[in-house]
Amino acid sequence: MAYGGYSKYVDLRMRVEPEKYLTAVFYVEPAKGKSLVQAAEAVAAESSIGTWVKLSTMQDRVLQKLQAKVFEINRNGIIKIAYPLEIFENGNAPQLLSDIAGNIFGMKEVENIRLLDFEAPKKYVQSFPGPAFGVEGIRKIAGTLKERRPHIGTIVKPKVGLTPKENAAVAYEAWMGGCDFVKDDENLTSHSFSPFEERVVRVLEAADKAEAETGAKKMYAPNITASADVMLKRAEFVKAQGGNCIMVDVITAGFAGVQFIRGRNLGMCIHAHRAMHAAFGRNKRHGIAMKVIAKISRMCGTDQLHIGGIVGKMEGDEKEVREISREMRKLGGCWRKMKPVFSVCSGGLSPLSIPFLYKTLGRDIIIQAGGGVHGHPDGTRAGAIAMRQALDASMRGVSLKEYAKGHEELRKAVEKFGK
Ligand code: CAP
Ligand code: MG
Repeated sequence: MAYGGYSKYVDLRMRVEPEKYLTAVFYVEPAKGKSLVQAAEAVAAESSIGTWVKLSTMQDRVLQKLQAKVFEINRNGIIKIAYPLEIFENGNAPQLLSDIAGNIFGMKEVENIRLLDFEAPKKYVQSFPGPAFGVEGIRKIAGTLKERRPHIGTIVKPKVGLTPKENAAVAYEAWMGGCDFVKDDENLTSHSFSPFEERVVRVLEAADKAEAETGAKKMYAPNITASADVMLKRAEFVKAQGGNCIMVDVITAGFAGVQFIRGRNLGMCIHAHRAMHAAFGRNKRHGIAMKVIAKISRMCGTDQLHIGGIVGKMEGDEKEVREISREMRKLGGCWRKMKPVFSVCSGGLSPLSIPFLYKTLGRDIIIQAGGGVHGHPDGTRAGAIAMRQALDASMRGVSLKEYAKGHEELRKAVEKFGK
């Protein structure tokens, strides 16, 4: 018996017209006693118009117009489903996820299921704003349009606990050492020990001071993550203080929050942290691949997005991170007019990580290190200097070992982090 009593959720001869369908790719392990076809059919039904039983209320029109179709099933559990575009509300990211990444994860018909990717027609993707700045816009703010080098960033550490004054002092040292970008950590918002507004004022003052003393542009991303109304208040405060960037934890704040802030067109770039993504992203048999999150983040308008550090402390292999980085820079097709996103590599990185990341991911990346800067034997400024020295060496094609001979901060970093 077909799931929900309706057949025709599977049509392996279907010719999918790209402009009329959103297609999603899943990895599916059927539940015991179910075939892959049965599981695929149940997924297509539950994520389009069906449920477990035949409905007295079903209309032929609905079946014809909105029934999703499994149009590809292959042996290793990969299935592809075509969803009529009318199922999706233009510009509504939460609804997209509620559909292709909603109930299906809990269905008893599947043992495991992972949403690997999706493709959507241009008119749907273009119904989202995309990044306000993108790579070029951020390079303009940072003054790196000509050099087109990777940006070096740091996260003030300890993650939480410093006073705004201490926080600003650490940020100042990092900027003086050559960091382009300093951000709050993902769990730092507004606390008794670090009220948001006081921290923003002090850190932006430090950024101005560092800019004046180095002649280099500096960026600071305060973490505004909170309820949407509080995020807006915080973002407007950053703007009023002359800030050029804000940070949102896009998974915990949710894409509704991201869209709300993006929709205000505040004229500041949005740095997207992805804390919690691995709750559903790292298990290769069940959940949602980071590529899906990255595509939706770009559509919703984030300018910088964490995509994985490959050689750092977080999971995410080279193939996956390379693919996401490529996807973030894709132009044309459904991404026409949508700006590319600055990919951020972070997590357990240090100057030693830079040669590999530069060789593997190229120039349009931001390489961030928290411990890799503030854990330097000679402190934050030396750590930032070592990061820039490692970038210089990588861009000149000189090995770190060689370059360290004439650069003390890098030598000490190699000694400390190379153990
Ligand atoms: C890195 C970090 C970042 C993670 C996020 C941290 O600090 O600030 O949040 O990198 O991971 O809190 O761990 P360290 P991802 O440099 O000290 O490791 O970028 O994979 O989302
Ligand atoms: Mg962090």
